[in-house]
Amino acid sequence: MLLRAHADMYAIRRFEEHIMRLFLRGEIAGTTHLCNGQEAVCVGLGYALDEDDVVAGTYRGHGHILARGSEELRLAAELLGRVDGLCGGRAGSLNVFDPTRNYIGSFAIIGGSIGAATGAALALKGTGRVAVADFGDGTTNQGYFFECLNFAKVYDLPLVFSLENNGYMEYTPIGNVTARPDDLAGRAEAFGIETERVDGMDVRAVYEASLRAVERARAGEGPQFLEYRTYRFVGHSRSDPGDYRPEGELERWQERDPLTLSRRALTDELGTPDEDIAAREQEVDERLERAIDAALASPFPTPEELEVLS
Ligand SMILES: Cc1ncc(C[n+]2csc(CCOP(=O)(O)OP(=O)(O)O)c2C)c(N)n1
Ligand SMILES: [Mg+2]
Repeated sequence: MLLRAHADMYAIRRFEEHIMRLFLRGEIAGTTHLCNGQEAVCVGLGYALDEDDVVAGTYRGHGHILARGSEELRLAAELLGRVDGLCGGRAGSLNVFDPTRNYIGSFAIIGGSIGAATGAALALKGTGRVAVADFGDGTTNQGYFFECLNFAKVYDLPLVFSLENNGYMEYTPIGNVTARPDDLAGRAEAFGIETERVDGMDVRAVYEASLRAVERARAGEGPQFLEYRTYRFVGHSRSDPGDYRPEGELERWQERDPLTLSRRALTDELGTPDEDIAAREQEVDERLERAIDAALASPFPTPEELEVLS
């Protein structure tokens, strides 16, 4: 499982590096937000879910979409505005979704993912399926957050709140604008919701905690809350160099890069040969080259195609 998880995290990292390169070349319109550094959350949480479960994410959602099993080619084509994109080239990075994989949105309005997942959980109650609301630390100051915690608890919804606490909301450290910033999960506890605080850089820890929460929600035990402590290694979006961070902070987190941790666990704990890991990574590199080339070869939608889709 760990080798597959490593390869899947590696694929998200490399996919987004391709996207950034294409963005800098002017191939991608608008903006784009990378989850570089946060891949363990996407993959560990993704493994804990069934295909039938529903996920609502944010603009920083590429990794979660790929973890749902959406095709790399079709996600890349969407970001490039091409007709083979998941939404026919109309949504772009900020609004892409994939209903065939029960990924119901990459909400650009923060808190939107929480509202959508809460609605989905209401519809799924009693079916054995679970909804996930993915969001960031800055979003815990948004009204939706508190309303949905309350609503989900009152109606005992099969909902997993997935807080990716990367310490920043855009360029602002969360502590500058937040009461009790070191205890964001405590906000959910105030509503009587079961919470776990999770090392968001360790894919196995993410998987195990996510599975516990998903199973409880699936068993009818009501909403669950996971706070993953994580970090983004790049800026908030496109051209942000992230130079508002204190000196040394990035480097300290990079020592716990999810890919470094999984590679180390594979070799030191499980005895996986380096060549096996390199071979899996090479497979991913080649697959992504093909996917990106195919996405670039996809045409832009014609005005008629845009009309048909509207
Ligand atoms: C309702 C709303 N207010 C403000 C914004 C502008 N905005 C975009 S991203 C962002 C920061 C969100 O931070 P966080 O929830 O920690 O997510 P992260 O970007 O770290 O993943 C803000 C305030 C927005 N998109 N929606
Ligand atoms: Mg944040």
